[in-house]
Amino acid sequence: MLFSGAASDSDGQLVQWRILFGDGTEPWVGTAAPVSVPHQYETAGRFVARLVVSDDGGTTATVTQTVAATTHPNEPPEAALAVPPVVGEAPLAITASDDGSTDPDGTVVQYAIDFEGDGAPEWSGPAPPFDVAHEYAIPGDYLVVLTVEDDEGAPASTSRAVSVTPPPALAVSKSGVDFGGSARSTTFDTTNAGGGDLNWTCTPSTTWITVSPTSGTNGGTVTVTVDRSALDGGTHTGSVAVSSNGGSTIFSVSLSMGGAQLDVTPTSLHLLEADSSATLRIANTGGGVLSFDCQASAAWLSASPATGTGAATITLTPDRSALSAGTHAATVSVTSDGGATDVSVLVDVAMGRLGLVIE
Ligand SMILES: [Ca+2]
Ligand SMILES: [Ca+2]
Repeated sequence: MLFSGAASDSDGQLVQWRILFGDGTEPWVGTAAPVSVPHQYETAGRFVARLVVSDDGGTTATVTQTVAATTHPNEPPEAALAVPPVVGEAPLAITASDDGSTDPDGTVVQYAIDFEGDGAPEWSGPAPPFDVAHEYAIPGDYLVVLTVEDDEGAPASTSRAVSVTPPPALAVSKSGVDFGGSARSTTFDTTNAGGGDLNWTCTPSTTWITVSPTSGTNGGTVTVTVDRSALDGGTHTGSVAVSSNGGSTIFSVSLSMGGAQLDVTPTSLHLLEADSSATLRIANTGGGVLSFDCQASAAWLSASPATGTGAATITLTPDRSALSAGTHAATVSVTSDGGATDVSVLVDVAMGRLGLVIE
């Protein structure tokens, strides 16, 4: 603010000029009229400034002027916020930090971060925030708000959106299967009941269970197959572990195996004159281990091997040397712990070659 003054003395000379600014500061004193005398009021308010002039006769005169001083307008600060990452699965951990908040005509003196945009800051302080950690446990859309305040109390804020998506969640259509006495395969479905991508793997607990496919993403159909061939009689249990980034579960598997079951093929044989032997096939179509025994009803017919376990091939060999020409019948009885079967055997014997011996 600049002050100037003018006055005159009708019968003499003005010798002193003083300006009292009215704010208690030192007055300006001069011997000539003031021209553009600067003065700054440090506080806002109304002040009564006086110009006092004295002439050479010692007389003074005063003129007053009311001055209204206002403070200069405050520039508000600018808030700048950094929030990586802004999208992710719950629980989502983020860090928020000041990204260079400024005040064009002063300084930022207060910072506050509200992670849910609910007006209640989770963090505040006089220094710029540097990597303030926060974790969102519940999926949803949030606003992270940074509010700053300058040295004259002016606020500013800025915000960043954060999207928290649900985590993957494994769901399996069946909890298990009982294959009973004969079934060999079944299926179950995997689905993602949450968000994001569900990555799952299936691991059988034992070698007689196989799964296909063994892994996948989100929805899928898994085929579970059991191999009964090496299982003993009785009940067998196992499982398929389904594990994923959205939880894990166990798919239980059980089956039952009956006892051994004898199967003999064929059940009748006819060895023609040219056939020196024939074969029988023995198999176990049940569970457990089949133990068998072969017994021919005639001494001229042999079975080899005569005893055994599991699947086997039996060779039947007739001894025609003591047999007369024609067709001879015998029976091979196969007995086992899985049942018994009789196999009928016919053996053709040719006419002996007629010979004449003369001595
Ligand atoms: Ca300011
Ligand atoms: Ca809050």
